[in-house]
Amino acid sequence: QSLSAGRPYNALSLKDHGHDSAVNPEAGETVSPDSPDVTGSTLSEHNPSEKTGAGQPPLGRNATIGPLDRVRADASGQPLTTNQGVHIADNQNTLKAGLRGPALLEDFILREKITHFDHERIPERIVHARGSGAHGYFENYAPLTELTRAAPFQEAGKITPVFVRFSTVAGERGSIDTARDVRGFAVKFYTDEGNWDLVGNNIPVFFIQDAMKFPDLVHAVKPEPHHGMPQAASAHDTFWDFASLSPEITHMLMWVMSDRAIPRSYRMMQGFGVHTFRLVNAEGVSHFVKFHWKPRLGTHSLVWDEAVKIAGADPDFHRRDLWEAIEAGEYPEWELGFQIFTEEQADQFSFDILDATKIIPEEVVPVTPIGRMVLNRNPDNFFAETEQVAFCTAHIVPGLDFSHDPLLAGRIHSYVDTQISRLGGPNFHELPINSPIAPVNNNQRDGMHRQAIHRGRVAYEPNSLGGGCPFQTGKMTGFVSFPAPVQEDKVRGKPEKFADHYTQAALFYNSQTENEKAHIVGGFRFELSRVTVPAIRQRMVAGLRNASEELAQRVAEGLGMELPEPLPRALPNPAAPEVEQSPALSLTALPGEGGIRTRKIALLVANGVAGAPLATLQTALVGQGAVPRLVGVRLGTVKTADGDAVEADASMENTPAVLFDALVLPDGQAGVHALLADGHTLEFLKDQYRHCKTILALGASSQLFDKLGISQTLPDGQNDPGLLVADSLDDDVVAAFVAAVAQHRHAVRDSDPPLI
Ligand code: HDD
Repeated sequence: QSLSAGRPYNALSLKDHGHDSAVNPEAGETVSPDSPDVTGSTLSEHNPSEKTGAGQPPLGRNATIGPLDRVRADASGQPLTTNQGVHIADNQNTLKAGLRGPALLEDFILREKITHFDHERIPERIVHARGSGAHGYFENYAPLTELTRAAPFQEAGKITPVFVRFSTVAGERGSIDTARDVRGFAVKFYTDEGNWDLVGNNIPVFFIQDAMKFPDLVHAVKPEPHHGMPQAASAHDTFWDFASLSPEITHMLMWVMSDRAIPRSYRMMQGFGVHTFRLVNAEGVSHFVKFHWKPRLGTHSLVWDEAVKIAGADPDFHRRDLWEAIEAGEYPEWELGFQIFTEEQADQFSFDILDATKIIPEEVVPVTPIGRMVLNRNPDNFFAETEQVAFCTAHIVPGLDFSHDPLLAGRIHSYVDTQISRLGGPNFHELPINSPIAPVNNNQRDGMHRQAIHRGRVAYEPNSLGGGCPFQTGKMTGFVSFPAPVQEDKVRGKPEKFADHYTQAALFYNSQTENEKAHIVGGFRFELSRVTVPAIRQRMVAGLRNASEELAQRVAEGLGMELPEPLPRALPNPAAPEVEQSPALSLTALPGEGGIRTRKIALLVANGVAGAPLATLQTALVGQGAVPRLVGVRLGTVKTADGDAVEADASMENTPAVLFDALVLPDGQAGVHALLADGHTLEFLKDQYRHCKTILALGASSQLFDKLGISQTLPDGQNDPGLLVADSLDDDVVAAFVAAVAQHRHAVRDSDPPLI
């Protein structure tokens, strides 16, 4: 066996149905056998250029592909033209009066090109500016007709195409992926009965309770207006000033200071609709619902030191991860779950279900699995799809409805409104990525960038000249608001339960493992240590005392300050909570399916390493769906101890340790010496060790451990399960390594401050 250079995803694990292998329906090709085709229908049965709106997207494939073909442009084999379709003879030189003479105004080719370029940018999203998207589908498990008439949930196996955009909140469009931040998790369902946008986050609660405070929150967290710093970070005075004066933020702070705010991958985080919504069935009967997305791969996070270093090593870390997984056919998948409850149950809860700073513990209302979402196609064009996609909480379909959550109410307004300036007018729904599969017919007309060419003389209703069309449908198919009774005085205020800001913050903290608690302490310590005004720090720690004395004490110690008096509570005697602990709130509650698919593993190489064990391991890892890469001192050829020549896939300089999930140190005395001569090696090993990743040392390479002073026995006497040493490679060693990598990281090694 000889070593082979890897690919981003190794050929052995590449199912050939990624983006590049998209079938060409016009050539009569059929769907790849690996695609999730539940009916056996083929693309050739469907006219890809027809925007059918027939309400029956072909099952088992992304039905947005066909409609979007209408606008896909491909210049392969085509001549260069102006926007008017005129062929361009010379794309190198401006038209001039003589070779050394002045440029001529009549050069419409130059002017068109430069003018278009000058206007290429659109405003970025005011929040969630940086994001990554993908196409896919939602598959429903069983008919839910008793609960809702919403189209995606009417039949078992029903497929609804989706487009999903994940994002960070505070950073600008070109900022880093691994900032400590909430992640947006926005899903556009192209249902048969219109588009439904579930615009959620990876955290089930929010910073504030009322939309009135949203501009204040965002102004506080964004770069400070006088000098435009810091970028993509909440660790600065204005955010913590606002936070320390807004006790309702306490629960959310627990989540954003936890590892939830630095996910390992978009593919490994949960999603939540956050607010309470309504499901409404055909008889008009309603239940409350909270939406949950649970990732098949489990919930896994980075650690802070790693997130900071990844920001430099690969600012596109999450974007690249999502893209590469989909290209390789490792389609990310989430299960949609509903927490379903009645108005009567809601009245009994110790918290208010209209308060977006509260969860309903899963131990109180379990999450019922409803269906699964698979993302199986990368966009063709980042701007046209990921940038121009417009999500909106107002986009709901018959069978769903809002609750009276005052945060949601403001959102219903904000999202449509913001697109009008971001996307240049009220016709953004006609942009291909936003346009529904369901037919659109109404009397709205004109406006900037109108695409549709409406026929006929009638643009009003009622009419007789147009035969009364388009006609309103009434209750049978039309959207009907749930007739929730309302009879109260107009008032600006909040219900009493909203004022309990601490019970659920305590619930979250108390439900974490010791390791997770330590990371929350570390999160607060780091962020507050960046605050320059001591009074803000004092006020913040004073507020934390109301959630957890232990947490406040540890944060105060970390900041080298005395414990301040607790802040006065708005509600001194809150109702007793239903549960004191909720295991579902720990990241460890969702370990995922196990295994090491898509995990990136560095095999260090240098001249003189023992090649055969690395080759065996490489094959075994690829067989498990992992992505082993040979990382050298330099790129180029490495000669093994046996004289074989292998190519390094990456160097320790261009792909540092933080970009890998695990590390293999090679055998071979000469190779180990060569590695030791490069300072990158110890840094590589130190980061892998510090970030609690699995490290396998083969033969002579255990010297590297000695050099760094690391040992299989931890200071408290425990054995480190993530540090494997083997004289030679055999099946048992491979199995032990794979099992250890599948653990993601080894918390027993974690220590604050770090051991090394
Ligand atoms: Fe928001 C974008 C999620 C509260 C106003 N929000 C935006 C996106 C997500 C969320 C995922 C990005 C969508 C995309 O990828 O294009 N927002 C949330 C959640 C919230 C929330 C889960 C609380 C539960 N948002 C919220 C409030 C307001 C807004 C209270 C205003 C009153 N959000 C916006 C916005 C954005 C947005 C200004 C910016 C760009 C956009 O809408 O399209 O309208």
